[in-house]
Amino acid sequence: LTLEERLSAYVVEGSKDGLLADLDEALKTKRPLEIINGPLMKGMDEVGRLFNNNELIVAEVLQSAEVMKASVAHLEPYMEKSDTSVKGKIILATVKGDVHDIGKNLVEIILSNNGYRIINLGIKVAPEQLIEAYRNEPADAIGLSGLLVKSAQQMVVTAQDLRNAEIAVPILVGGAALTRKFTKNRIGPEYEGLVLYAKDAMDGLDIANKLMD
Ligand code: B1M
Repeated sequence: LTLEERLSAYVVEGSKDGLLADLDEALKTKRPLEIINGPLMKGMDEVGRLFNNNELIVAEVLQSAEVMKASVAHLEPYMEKSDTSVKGKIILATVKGDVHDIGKNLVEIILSNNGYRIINLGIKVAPEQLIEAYRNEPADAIGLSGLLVKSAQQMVVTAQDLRNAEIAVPILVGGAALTRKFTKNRIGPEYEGLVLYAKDAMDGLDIANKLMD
């Protein structure tokens, strides 16, 4: 197997044997995010496909998730960091009912490496928790992540609850279940404030930077 194929295979097989050495090898020619968005994400997509076809069980998908997390942790110190002063504060959460957090945590890393202070509320975060967190520590934006189809609907509910609580900071949304169109048509009109869709973590950073300008 080529280096790229091996990196995808670690994720698909949920195996860490040789992973760190291969990540170091890849770092000689690629930037950390290229490795994550390239071979590692390719592996995750294959895991999703196999899982969908009942060829993997949840326990196996969890092992794949562990490989992805270990890889991101290993690559993190090599990511570019800007030493600008704090650009803004963002509350991040995976929405109620959803446990997927690898994408959200990647967004946290990218934003905090680029001058944002992040309050990461974790997974399965109910609207009430977001409202409380905002009241304790008002932020410049709220970031919601969700990977399940039902999470897209949960984001609409969350946005509505934030509006009812008279919190109108921009909301950044992302995750595989969403599309720009859904965001605009379903969340936008419900919420008095900006709702912006980010397709990946770098897009999230670009949007945050535009918001803070
Ligand atoms: Co789950 N799962 N899973 N899973 N899982 C999916 C999402 C699924 C598509 C797999 C499939 O069937 N093909 C499917 C959803 C189907 C649907 O709703 N239509 C699914 C399912 C069904 C489930 C369970 C219901 C399975 C079960 O129990 N029967 C269950 C759900 C539990 C729950 O949430 N209540 C479940 C559980 C799990 C594990 C726990 C085993 C594990 C998660 C571990 C963890 O996160 N700690 C898991 C995994 C790993 C996946 C797949 C394989 C990979 C997700 C991932 O980590 N990708 C996934 C299939 C897939 O996506 N290919 C799948 C890598 C990550 C970096 O990408 O999170 O998309 P992603 O983040 C991206 C962008 O989306 C974006 O930036 C990131 C990249 O830069 N982004 C943002 C994300 N959030 C953002 C927020 C932003 C901005 C950008 O601003 C705020």
